Amino acid sequence: MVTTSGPQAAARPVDAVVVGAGLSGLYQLHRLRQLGLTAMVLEAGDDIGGTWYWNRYPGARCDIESMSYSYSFSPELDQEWEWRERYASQPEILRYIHHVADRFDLRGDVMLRTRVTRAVYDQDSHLWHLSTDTGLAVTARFVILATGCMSVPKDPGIPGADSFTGAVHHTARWPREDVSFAGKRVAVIGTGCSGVQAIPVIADEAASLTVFQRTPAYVLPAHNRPLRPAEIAQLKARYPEFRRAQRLSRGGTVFEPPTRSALEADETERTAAYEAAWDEGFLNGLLRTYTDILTDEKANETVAEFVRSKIRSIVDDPATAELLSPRTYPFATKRPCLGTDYYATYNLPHVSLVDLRTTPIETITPRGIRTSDGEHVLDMIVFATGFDALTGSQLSIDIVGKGGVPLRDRWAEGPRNYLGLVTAGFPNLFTVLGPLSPSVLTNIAVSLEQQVEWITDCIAHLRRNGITEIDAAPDAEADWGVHVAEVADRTLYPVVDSWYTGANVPGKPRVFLAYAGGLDRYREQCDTVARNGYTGFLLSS
Ligand code: NA7
Repeated sequence: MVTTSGPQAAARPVDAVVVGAGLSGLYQLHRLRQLGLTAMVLEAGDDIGGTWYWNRYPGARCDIESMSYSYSFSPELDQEWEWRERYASQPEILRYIHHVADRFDLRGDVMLRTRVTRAVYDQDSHLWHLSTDTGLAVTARFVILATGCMSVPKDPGIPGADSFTGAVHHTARWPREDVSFAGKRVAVIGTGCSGVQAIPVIADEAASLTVFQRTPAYVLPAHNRPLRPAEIAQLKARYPEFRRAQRLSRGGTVFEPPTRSALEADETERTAAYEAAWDEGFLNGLLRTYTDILTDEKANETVAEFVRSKIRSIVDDPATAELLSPRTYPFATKRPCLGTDYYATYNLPHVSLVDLRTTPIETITPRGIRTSDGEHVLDMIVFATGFDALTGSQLSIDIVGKGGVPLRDRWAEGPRNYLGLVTAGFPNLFTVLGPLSPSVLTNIAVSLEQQVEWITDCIAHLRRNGITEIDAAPDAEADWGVHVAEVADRTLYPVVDSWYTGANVPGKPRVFLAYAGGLDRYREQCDTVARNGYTGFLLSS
């Protein structure tokens, strides 16, 4: 049921509401339609695209190869779309998403500029009542949160930000109109993947660029380039087989898995393997050299030191090279970054690096940024300070489940759900790419299809069998939480403060937020649950 507030409210039945019109939400709409459901997508933005709509900062680019980071559900789409670059830029990905929306005629069921503010479950009717910031109210049997893993920008919490008289931008809320850096003294705060991509592009144009770094990233070269017609044709010729391999893979990308420990190899052999990976330019290239990079600190240190040696060889000033060298956390326990000319940018005379560990920011002033070392006078500040990842987008909606329990209370000590899909007490509410699922540890284009397809099959099963409610059983949910934590504990991930552990947001519970067991194992578990009649779920009519 859809109503606007007021007596003349129009009404029409809706089987399902999808929240978010990014890659996940659009595919979910497509699948629900194929099922014959009435479905609508509610999207806060002015346009479709999700992550690729919002993150339009200079240099924004995917760090998975374009021919892998795309939908696989339509062989025709695979053949007709032509990617231009090895790693697609944000505008190219947005064009692709628009093409898909047009090709599958999806726009008609997407309501833009409509932010879902509240969702309340009515236990008697087994229906969700959604409220939005436009006054539109919607009632639906199923709700699918396709709200993205990285869609709530993190408040950097730096005092004085409002007092700055120059321009301020956040990479994740970049304006649609052109932003010129010409002749400007620009600061970038943050050196995660967004900062790493933006910094060289801003440096190209700005009069001066000052980078404020708290923690250095491990940045690997993307070796981005235009795709050659022959390689496009070659992959297209075997796309069906390639897509199948992606689906069955550990992380949604196809590669030969390593077989040996880094510690079994001698230094010459290791260095050769790392050099080869460095030259290939894959985000996970170095991770894939040996079996134990993510599980053994000593093995990890061999890669970490290799990256540091690369930094030293690129950056002219040894002191700057040292500041750029990560030493406080193992390689890849925070997401590594794929960069283009990132380290070389620090050799430019108008680019400087401020180490916030030794000279922290005290305040933003009307003229610029004051650290413990003095004031930096600026015309523009760019925050590249990241996101309230994985749980932020769900918790920004006031979701109230069975018995009037708010999701914020249920998740007070960290997210809880079964298979990363449904939280106990919040029936018929599914999440795509949410916490405790493989999501950000994989090629999300592959993960989202797996989850959307599972959710669609599940809804089809419920409808076929006259079931009106699916909920997670509390014990299955608890077991899943234990399993996710156990799998993470076998790796080096949980020991590090990062957005993977929620540690980047003050006050956020510290929990490892993704399923590190691999998409292949995850898929198998989801499929087994479905095959066995949705074990671990409570079904009722
Ligand atoms: P990230 O990876 O969370 O990076 C944020 C960066 O901003 C990181 O270097 C932070 O340092 C820094 N930061 C955050 N808050 C502050 C404050 N208050 N002061 C100084 N520096 C700060 O976000 P990105 O947008 O770059 O990338 C997110 C993901 O999006 C990326 O991994 C891809 O998957 C796509 P810290 O490390 O916390 O010390």
